[in-house]
Amino acid sequence: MRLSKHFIPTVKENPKEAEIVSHRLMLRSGMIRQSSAGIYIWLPTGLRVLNKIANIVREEQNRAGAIELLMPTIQPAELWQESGRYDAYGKEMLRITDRHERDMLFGPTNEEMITDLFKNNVKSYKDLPLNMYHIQWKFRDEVRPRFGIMRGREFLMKDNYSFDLDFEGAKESYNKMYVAYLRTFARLGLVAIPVKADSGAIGGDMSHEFQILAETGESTLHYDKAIEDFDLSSLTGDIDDETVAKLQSYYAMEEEKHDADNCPVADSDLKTAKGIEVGHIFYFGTKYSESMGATVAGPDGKEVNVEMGSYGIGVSRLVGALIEANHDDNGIIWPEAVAPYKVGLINLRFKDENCTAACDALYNKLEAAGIEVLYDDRDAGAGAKFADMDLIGVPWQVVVGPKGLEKGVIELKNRRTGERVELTEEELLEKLG
Ligand code: P5A
Repeated sequence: MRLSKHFIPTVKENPKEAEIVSHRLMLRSGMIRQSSAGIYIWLPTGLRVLNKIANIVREEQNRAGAIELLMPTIQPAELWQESGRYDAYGKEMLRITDRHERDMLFGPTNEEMITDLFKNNVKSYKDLPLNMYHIQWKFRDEVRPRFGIMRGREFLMKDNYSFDLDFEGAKESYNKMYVAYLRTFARLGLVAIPVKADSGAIGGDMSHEFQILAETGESTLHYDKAIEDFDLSSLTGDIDDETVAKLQSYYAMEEEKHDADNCPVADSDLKTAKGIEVGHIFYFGTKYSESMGATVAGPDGKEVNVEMGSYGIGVSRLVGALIEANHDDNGIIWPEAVAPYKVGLINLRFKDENCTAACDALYNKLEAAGIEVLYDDRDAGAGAKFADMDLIGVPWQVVVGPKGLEKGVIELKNRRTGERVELTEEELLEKLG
């Protein structure tokens, strides 16, 4: 894509309203703009990153056997009256009345809707286990939306819901998701610590949060430092039951639940850190199936309430968490898997016909090789181009200038290490291909 024809409104100055680095960099690099408090427009490069993250999440859900569907954002109030959560959810729920005076709401989550779908369509234990997910916008009227998309009012979540005949099955579904989450975060290059959690408004009695360690995190965690010896980033391969059991046995607790007097870990082995919650999984048994009447016929023909769990990943929050973990003073440093473009092509001398012709030709070759390129073909100075490319954070910068062309070489810079090498065009295409 040519930058001259793109829409990437970068900003030099630090926006005053942004308190944390990810928010500042998302605004400055032209990924998002606020529409109203906690509600954002995703600009083209922001959307590309969001979609790439969503796809990695999707691939790991599919691998774990979950099935994708898409439920609406707007829900009828009746479903929530049935479960008893319509009043309980309070002011965080955005309530809407349609033209027929029907009470509707913008969904903050989908337990009710999927339980209703299940009860109307699944009748027998033979159709279990079942696990369905969607990636859909949610709305929660947070008291204090802040840190940009990190705590938004409108945000993108991957949420799924498992249905099993009994506790054993439900526990297996829960652990499958636990593993899928570890794999998802590892693929994103993030170390997410699973922390025993409160199930809060979702309800239930078994729950883990996945927390990325970051100074700007909103949660305070206490955890056994042994968990850090456990190489979470090696967890992209197969993960066996033993590993899951071992991980789940480590002590890791949020501040609110941590009881220093009764903590099983010695003070000297306990670490305290701030974390960003990027995922949360819940087992809640028959909480919704009982209140909403979701049953299946068991093997003996008797109707039983189905056992459920729900699992959420903050897809839009992950964009911010990834920037918190990958940046320097000059801007974002995207991991290749989620970068808006793999390569940034910089034309140093727009006014030099030879240079521009060489750049255009290289751009066409990179595109033809299926490489995602952001081509800075603007009539602007080299300094401004380098600054913007660093800010936007593409992993590889290809720099074409008259001096190199004379020597028959092109410069390639690694955004993360800053390392620069001079390569022939052939070598360059081979390296990036
Ligand atoms: C699990 C899926 C649920 O809603 N119901 C369906 C359960 N869990 S949760 O913990 O409340 O949310 C899941 C994840 O969504 C992200 N998240 C947010 N992201 C941005 N802005 C918000 N205001 C926000 N609220 C929740 C978090 O990553 C959370 O773990």
